[in-house]
Amino acid sequence: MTATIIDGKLAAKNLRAQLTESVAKLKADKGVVPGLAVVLVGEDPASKSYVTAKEKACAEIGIYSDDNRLPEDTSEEELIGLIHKLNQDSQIHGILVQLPLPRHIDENKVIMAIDPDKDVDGFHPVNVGRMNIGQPCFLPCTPHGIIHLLMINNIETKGKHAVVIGRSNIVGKPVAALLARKAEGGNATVTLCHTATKNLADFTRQADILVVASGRPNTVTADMVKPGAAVIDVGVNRVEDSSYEKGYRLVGDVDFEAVKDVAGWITPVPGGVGPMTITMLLYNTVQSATMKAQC
Ligand code: L34
Repeated sequence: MTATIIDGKLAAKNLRAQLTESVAKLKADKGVVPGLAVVLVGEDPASKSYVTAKEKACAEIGIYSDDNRLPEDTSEEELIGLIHKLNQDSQIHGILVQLPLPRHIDENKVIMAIDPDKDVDGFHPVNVGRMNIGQPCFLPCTPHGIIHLLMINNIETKGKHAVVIGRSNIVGKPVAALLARKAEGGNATVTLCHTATKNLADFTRQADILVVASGRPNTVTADMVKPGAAVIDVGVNRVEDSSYEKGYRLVGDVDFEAVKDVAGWITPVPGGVGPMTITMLLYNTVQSATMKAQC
């Protein structure tokens, strides 16, 4: 069996086309241009490339992006000061603080400073709480992108066993919550595995849907996958490779070449979940501006 390769780039392109129309309509009907403040502290090369991609994606669909690149030695107070200013700015409907932050800054304090109504990452405890009790909120971008990919590929989640590897606040915990919730793209029976899980393969082999967000290449090998399963690879790992122009190649957390012969569906890296993460940020920003325009 050879898996259907889930094309995240194409899914992202289609959703962005819809968002472009929503943005144009918002401008024509209400005179509102959605605005996203992008905040990056420091020089992490991967973060820089994600943030640049996010700003480019905003420009492509007509969202105004306000670029805030701060030096590595920015203090927590300065960063929180900037967030307070952005909270007050009526042109800004979404605030994205790219993670991870430098070690001297307390990530939790920074997230807590963001106005929950502008928290387009869905990381503020108010939004995390709303999501977990089924209230309307901004859904976190990577988990939301994963559910969208499952839905547009008609991959049934209801009554299925979904196994998630990784318990991060950004991916593992929220994607487990979305897969379990009583809603379309949910209703799965969910097992959350992590670094303390014993006999990981015993769980993964039961998975109809396997979401891998361990942050480690080859976490999932072919022998760990049930034939026909949907395998969603969230990893983005840079592996040194001098045969590539950039000096590295990207691999996910799954042994793609071997697993694609066992799985029913699989997301590639690059071109799978990554482009959807960016698209859902745009989606949330448009949603935020739309809600503001209705007030
Ligand atoms: N606040 N911090 C905040 N929000 C987020 O949603 C993120 N995340 C994660 C890291 N920190 C964050 C992202 O934006 C991961 N992430 C992210 C975004 C985009 C891509 C990967 C991770 C992406 O576009 N990946 C491309 C390849 C990019 C490349 O060539 O380096 C892909 O096709 O997978």
